[in-house]
Amino acid sequence: MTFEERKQFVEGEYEKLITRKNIRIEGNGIFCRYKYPVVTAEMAPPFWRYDYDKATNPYFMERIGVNATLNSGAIKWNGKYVLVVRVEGADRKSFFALAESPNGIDNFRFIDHPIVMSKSGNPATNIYDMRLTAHEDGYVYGLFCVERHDPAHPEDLSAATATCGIARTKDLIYWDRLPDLKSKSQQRNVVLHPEFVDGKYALYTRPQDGFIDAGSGGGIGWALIDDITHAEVKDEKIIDCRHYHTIKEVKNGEGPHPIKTSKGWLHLAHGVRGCASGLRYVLYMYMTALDEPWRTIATPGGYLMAPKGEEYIGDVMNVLFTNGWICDPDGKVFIYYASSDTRMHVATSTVDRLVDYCMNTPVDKLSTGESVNTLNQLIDKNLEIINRK
Ligand code: M1P
Repeated sequence: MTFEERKQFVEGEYEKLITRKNIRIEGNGIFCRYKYPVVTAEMAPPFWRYDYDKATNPYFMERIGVNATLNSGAIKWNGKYVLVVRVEGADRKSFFALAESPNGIDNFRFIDHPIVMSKSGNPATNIYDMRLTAHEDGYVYGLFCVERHDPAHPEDLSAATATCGIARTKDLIYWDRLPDLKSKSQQRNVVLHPEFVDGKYALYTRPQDGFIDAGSGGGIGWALIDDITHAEVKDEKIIDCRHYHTIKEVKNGEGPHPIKTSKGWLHLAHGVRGCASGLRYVLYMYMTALDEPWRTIATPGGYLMAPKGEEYIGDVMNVLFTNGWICDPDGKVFIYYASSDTRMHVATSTVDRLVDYCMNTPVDKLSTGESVNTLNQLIDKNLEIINRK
């Protein structure tokens, strides 16, 4: 193919892909998946990946590869469904870029330039997994993981540290970087609650002993912050604990900020357990009290979503991860999740259904005997209904 033919081919394939209509798949009554991922590496604009100058790229070859589009923050903005996508280049560096859709389920298109995130003190090697919060103070905050090589282990090229980066914006384009969160432990999966609590900013935290291991960090934490421009975790309490032989035995982490409902705060999170094929990441939910967002009031047992079909396969297998959802005024909820650290998907539900799921799914009573008792209660009730004349 000539330069012109290749350019036409690449642009044609790209347009076909990003304008493809998505197809809803009826599911378990709690949520619906969709047939196609909503954002993939192939949906990065060709003008990010190719040099369009015939003199310097006569074969119209790709110059900058995109490896994956994953763990995206989400927000409804000027009537559009906007994802702040973690784009990972072929060089393994992640950055943030905005992709917008008119309907939330297909036709996501990246805006021309990725976000230029300024530095805060010590420069980062990598940044990723932004949680967006339109806070009642009037700013939109982005909290994300900042990864640096661990200076305590200069000889170990895999030793890293995780810190929470904080930036805020009024337009999603220009971001003011604030100092990183100070905390005694490493932190990833930190999320800003959308309202003040006792006049303070409130964070969902995830204390961890090392870059990978949560270690003594007991689960999802809660901390009040005096000054968001010099944020520091002084006091942290665990509000959603890890447990032996559950979906969150090894780790868990808050997803996007919780949705406020008349029945309480609706939370979406990820839980991790170990198995022979490595770590398995699933999504789960819980609810907390409206007046005390740190107090759990509903803890449905098990997972809401686990990797299914092609979701199981990717760069890091057996992973579902979420850090973005959008709740429309009519109560429709768009859950944005990544599969296997590779691509973005959407699932839809409603606030009413998700609250019903949280309130009426049996809790995990932590033993096989209790699980069988719970199952038998439902079977007996159903058989009575089925056999009723
Ligand atoms: O590879 C799976 C996920 O691992 C990390 O999540 P957590 O801190 O809970 O273990 C993150 O690196 C996340 O980006 C990644 O998707």
